[in-house]
Amino acid sequence: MNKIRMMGAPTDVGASRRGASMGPAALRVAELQRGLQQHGLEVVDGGDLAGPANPQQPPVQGLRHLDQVVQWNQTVYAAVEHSLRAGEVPLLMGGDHALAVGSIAAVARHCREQGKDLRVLWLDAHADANTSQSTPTGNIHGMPVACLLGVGPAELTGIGGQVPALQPQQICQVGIRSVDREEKRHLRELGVRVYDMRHIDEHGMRVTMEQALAGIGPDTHLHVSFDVDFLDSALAPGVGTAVPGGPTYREAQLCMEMIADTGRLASLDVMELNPACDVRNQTAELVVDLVESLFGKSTLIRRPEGPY
Ligand code: NNH
Ligand code: MN
Ligand code: MN
Ligand code: MN
Repeated sequence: MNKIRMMGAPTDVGASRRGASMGPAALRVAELQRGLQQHGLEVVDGGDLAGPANPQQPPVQGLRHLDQVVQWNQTVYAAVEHSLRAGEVPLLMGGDHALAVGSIAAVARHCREQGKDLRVLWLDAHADANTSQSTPTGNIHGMPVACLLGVGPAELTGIGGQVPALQPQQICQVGIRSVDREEKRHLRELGVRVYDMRHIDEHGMRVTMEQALAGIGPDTHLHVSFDVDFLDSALAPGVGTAVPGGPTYREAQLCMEMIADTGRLASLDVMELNPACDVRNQTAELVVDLVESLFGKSTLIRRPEGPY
């Protein structure tokens, strides 16, 4: 594994509930860097990126804080691109999920230049496929998937220099259980592969992840965009928009371990952690534990054919 570069994007301009701006600090307090280093990984903490403050304004034509979201995304885009060029694994600590536009646009561009096959795994309770028309809130953190697929304000869809930044076959969602009424139709039209909680209930996390990870090969750059509200709300209260009925601790661990087993994880977003909603930083600690698994911590030394 190449050197991992942590970078914080302390903002909540894409959300209506404040507090995700404290996510990077909470992950540091929970010792994300040391947790990963324990497993022999090289990890640097590049500190926090800077951007505009949250003006706490209402949405304008269905979009809240568009200017601020664009500025933050441009900064994230540049930082992720720089890190990838340096041969690193960028680990973006959000911040709200609107910043996945900049992060993934940079990864997509890098993959085009390097001739890599990009696959994005979107772990989330929400589909994040709203537009300014369909959104019930105006919050841009509910729109990054649509923006990456070319539907959204030009300042956001154009960030990677190619519209759309992503093709629908390149993204796959897992854990979805809250989709707004008009967002549903839109998601279907966009053509995103969605493994919702019902799919996980019916087939289990193992089969779901086998399906989600099918076709990943030696040329794949796997990007994981981990919205912490993916996790069951009883387990992970430290998010702004918690939804019950999510993956349990064991299911989430298995999900992360199966991603690690591909050996193709090359960039990561950890988004929407909201310490203002958390209880004694427990969600941050859980996230650190899961991210360790994502980068290959495992209970035992495993043989490909089975346990121990
Ligand atoms: N779908 C809702 C909206 O668009 C909620 C989005 N919130 C998220 N998304 N945390 O992951 O406002
Ligand atoms: Mn640990
Ligand atoms: Mn999200
Ligand atoms: Mn979410």
